[in-house]
Amino acid sequence: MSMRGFDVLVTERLPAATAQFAADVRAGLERAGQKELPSKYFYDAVGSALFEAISVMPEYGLTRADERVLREHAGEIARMAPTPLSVCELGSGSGKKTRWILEALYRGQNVSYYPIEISAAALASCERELSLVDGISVVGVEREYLDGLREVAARREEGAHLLVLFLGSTIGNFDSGADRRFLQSVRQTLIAGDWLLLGADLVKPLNQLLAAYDDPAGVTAAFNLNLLARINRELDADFHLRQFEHVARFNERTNSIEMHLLSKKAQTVTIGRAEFMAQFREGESIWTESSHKYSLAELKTLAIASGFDCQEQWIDQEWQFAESLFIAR
Ligand code: AVJ
Repeated sequence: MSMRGFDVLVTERLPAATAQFAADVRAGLERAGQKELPSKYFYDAVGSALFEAISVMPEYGLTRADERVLREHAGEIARMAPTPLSVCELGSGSGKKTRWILEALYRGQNVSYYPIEISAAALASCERELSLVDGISVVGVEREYLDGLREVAARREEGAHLLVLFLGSTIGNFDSGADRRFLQSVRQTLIAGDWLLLGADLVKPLNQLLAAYDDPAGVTAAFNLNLLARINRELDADFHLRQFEHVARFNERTNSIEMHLLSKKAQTVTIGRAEFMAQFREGESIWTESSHKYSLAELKTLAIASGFDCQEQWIDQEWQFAESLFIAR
């Protein structure tokens, strides 16, 4: 439904990123059946800060598990690593976890590190965090993952291998099948012998998962609701956040924890910059994220199916989490 008066005024002046955001929001809320919004839009400055808060919550052990495995095995990983080596990271976030690997890789020879991030705020804090590490030259790449990776691969030094870091179980946010297709695209930018270090959260008891994605303090709820606040801020919308409720559900069919925003009543929301009015029934939800939980065998199968061999897996026992080393075949 386009509102005639808007057309000429708005579309012409929107920056590309905002126009894409508006188009994605409209497509997701216009869908027949389950409405959805892409989880990548969680990470504006407020969202990135809320995720940093989530990662220190007692109920959400994922980030600490990832960091434990990296800290404990960084030396081993560095000793096995091919040289010369360039490192790039898909979704570096604050970069805190990456420090262990970079410090271990530095052996008197400069290591080039390319954090690839769509969140300018996160990229800036990552550069601040890691440019202090001896022997590490940080070159931030503010791009979508695959675009950034292609750019880094194109700059590869003669004879150098690439280590791609994809940590924090962001792989789990891809719908089933999409994770394999994504890793196949990653493989296509690499050469045989290159490395992919993949952090993935493992299946675990349901009550532990529900507490992690719906913590009693409401930090995850704020992270989820911030998506609507961002749409209000950047797309001139009028979501009333108190008329939506954060919900975390476990989908047994896909072995994923899903986050939704539930409409507490029938309501209409205008999204000015998307020239669109969204209708919500009472109890209708917007699906904002899936977080798939893997088994170790499933990760091995994923490696083979996307052109890699799974060389090694390091597992955190306290919070079932795996760091898997994939070698490009
Ligand atoms: C950073 C995407 C891995 O899916 O667990 C945290 C984001 N969502 N709490 C995840 C998130 C809800 C997180 N990832």
